[in-house]
Amino acid sequence: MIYEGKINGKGKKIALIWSRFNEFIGTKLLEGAKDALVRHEVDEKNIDIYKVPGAFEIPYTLNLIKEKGYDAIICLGAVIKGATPHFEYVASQVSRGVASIALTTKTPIIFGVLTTESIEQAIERAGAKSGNKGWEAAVNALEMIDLKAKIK
Ligand code: INI
Repeated sequence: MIYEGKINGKGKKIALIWSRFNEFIGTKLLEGAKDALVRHEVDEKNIDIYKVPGAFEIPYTLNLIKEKGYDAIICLGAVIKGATPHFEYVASQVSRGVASIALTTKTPIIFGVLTTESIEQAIERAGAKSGNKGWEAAVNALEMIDLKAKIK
């Protein structure tokens, strides 16, 4: 027996937690995620967006909404290496925080937060030559919703 999720958003309710820091990149991720959801038949009315100041605030918000009845929650943001060590703290906090909260709920949680060495790398992953991580995150969310339904 092989368990594998199909990608169909009909009737699904999705939350996006979106970090405003590095907004230029983040906006591309948000657009990509919304586009992927709508193209896979999620009704726009069933997409809730929670805007937070930076990626550090994503785990806190995720913890607040994880049992609100969403079919999946997608975390979107961009942590880009700068001249200070702040990057390391934010990147490790957001990835560790999201990973640990994801294991405390049966709601599928998707990590669509870029952690890159440079702005160029971030641009590549936000709609340029390496695709759009927001789009990918949305498709992954729909796949995980269906996989979860099959495991029940
Ligand atoms: N937040 C980000 O989302 N990306 C970053 O690259 C970033 N850097 O490098 O500083 C960042 N910092 C802000 C942080 O997420 C919090 O919002 C802030 O520290 C207030 O808690």
